[in-house]
Amino acid sequence: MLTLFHAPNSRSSAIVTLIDEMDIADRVDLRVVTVPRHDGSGAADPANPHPEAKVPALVHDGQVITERAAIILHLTTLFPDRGLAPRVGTADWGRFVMWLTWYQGVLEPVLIHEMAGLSHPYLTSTFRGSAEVKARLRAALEEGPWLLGGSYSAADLLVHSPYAWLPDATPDDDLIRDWVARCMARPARQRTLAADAARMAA
Ligand SMILES: N[C@@H](CCC(=O)N[C@@H](CS)C(=O)NCC(=O)O)C(=O)O
Repeated sequence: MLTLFHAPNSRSSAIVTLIDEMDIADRVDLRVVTVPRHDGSGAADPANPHPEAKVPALVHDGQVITERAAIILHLTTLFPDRGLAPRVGTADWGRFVMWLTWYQGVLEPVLIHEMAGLSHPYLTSTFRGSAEVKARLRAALEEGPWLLGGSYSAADLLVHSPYAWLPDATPDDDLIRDWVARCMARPARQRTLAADAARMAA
C-alpha cells in the first residue's frame, strides 16, 4: 500500500527517521534507489517514480507523493495515533502545518540562496533572510523545548534537518544549537544514520 523510495544520506533520510519514530516500518515498503550526487557519483534511477527522479517519493495505492512536508503530513494523518503530530484540525495542528510549509517555502530557499551567494530585493521581500529565520526559531524555542512546545514532533524532525547536514549554517544561538543537538541525538535518527552508512557501503 505504501512504498518509500529512498537514497541513503539524502533528504529522504528524514522520512526514514519519521517512519522509525512512528514505528510504522512494517507498513511501508522501503526501496533504495540511486540519485546523482554532488561529487559526480550516482545517477537517476529508472526504478524511481519521482517525476524528477529525486527522493523522497512515497507511493500510496499507485499515487506518487513528493516533497517532504507533504509526505510527513500524509503519514502523520494516516497514522494519527503515533505521537508525531497534533490532532488534525486543532490549533496546534495548524501550527504544525505552518512549520512544515515554512520549512519548504522559506527556510530551505533562504539557506540555498545564502549557499549560492544570491541576493536580490525580490528574494528578500519574498523569503526574508537568515536573521528572520533565526528570530522565528528562537521565539518558538524560548517557549519550547520543541517547536510546538512540550512535545517533539515531525516539525522538529524536518526543520532541524538542514542544520544536521550543514552545521556551519546553524544560527549562532545556543538555544537553537541545543535544539538541533537534541534532534540529532534521537535514537531513531542514529538508527537511520547507521542503516544509511551500511547501505552506502553495500
Ligand atoms: N523539495 C524536495 C527536494 C528533493 C531533493 O532535492 N532531493 C535530492 C536528495 S538530497 C535529490 O533527489 N537530488 C537528486 C537530483 O537532484 O537529481 C523535498 O523536500 O522533498
